[in-house]
Amino acid sequence: MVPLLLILAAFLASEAAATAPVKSSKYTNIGQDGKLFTENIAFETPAFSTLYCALLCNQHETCETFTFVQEVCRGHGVFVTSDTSFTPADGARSYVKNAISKPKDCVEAQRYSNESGVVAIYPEDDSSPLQVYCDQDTDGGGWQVFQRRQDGSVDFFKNWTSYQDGFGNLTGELWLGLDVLHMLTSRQSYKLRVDMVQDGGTKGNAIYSGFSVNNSNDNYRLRLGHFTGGNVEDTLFHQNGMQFTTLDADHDTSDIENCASLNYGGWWYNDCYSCNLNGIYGLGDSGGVWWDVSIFYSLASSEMKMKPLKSAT
Ligand SMILES: [Ca+2]
Repeated sequence: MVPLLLILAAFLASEAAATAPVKSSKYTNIGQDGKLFTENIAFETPAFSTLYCALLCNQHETCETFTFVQEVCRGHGVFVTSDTSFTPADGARSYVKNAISKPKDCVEAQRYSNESGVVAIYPEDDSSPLQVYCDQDTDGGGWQVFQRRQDGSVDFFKNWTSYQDGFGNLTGELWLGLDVLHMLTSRQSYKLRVDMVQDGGTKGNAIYSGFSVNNSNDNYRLRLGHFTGGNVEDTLFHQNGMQFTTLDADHDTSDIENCASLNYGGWWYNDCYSCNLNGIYGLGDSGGVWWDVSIFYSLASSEMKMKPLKSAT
């Protein structure tokens, strides 16, 4: 429900400023005004406007066509473009949603909401929706969070398949998954931002001009761009070009150690690391959630997030 609430909030905010939104790139009227399509109902719910109904349809996995009458939004799991089965209904209108309305990433998701939270994105127009967390507050928004540590509630000392598939939850401690990271970064170019809070509350960030993860055949090798800003030392640079290692899959450059076993979490280890954000939360020595060689204690929180370069400023 969170995405819909966020959408509703955004809609209410935009509706207050708008006067008469008649046309939209998000939907197309199919010329059946005064008649209602009744087949293949995917959902039915109160709604305030055509635009809001369109957003509900967009967020619904199977909805293709939607009808709106008397403040009721009805989504249909079929793509209707001409009269097939309509019944008379005063004030009714029927629409198809436009493929362009599906947000491909967290930047496009800003069209629906400027609030941070979980949304469905569609990396390709015909793909299934992917639930992600978008940070719309930091540095212009549009950042998709794929790693988060904040309270130690999730165990990060996990095996290869866990790191491939992802674990945790989108609003808490999170590892989104290597397969998803590869899928996303192979479709468009991203930059990377790492936000961290030190134990005393001091905030730090590091930004890289490029970020991609190779495929499983290359053990999800990390490819970073240049360090372009931030107020912490560029320690992730030392992990650049490394393959991913977990406790049961050693791809690091140490001949004598499995760095993931030694440091309690999967990471792009070399021999072994200059930063490791997947270590044990709160551990005050080597093996903790650690970034900067000059501050040798575990971070209070970390977030790794990616943003498409198309809109980078
Ligand atoms: Ca090794």
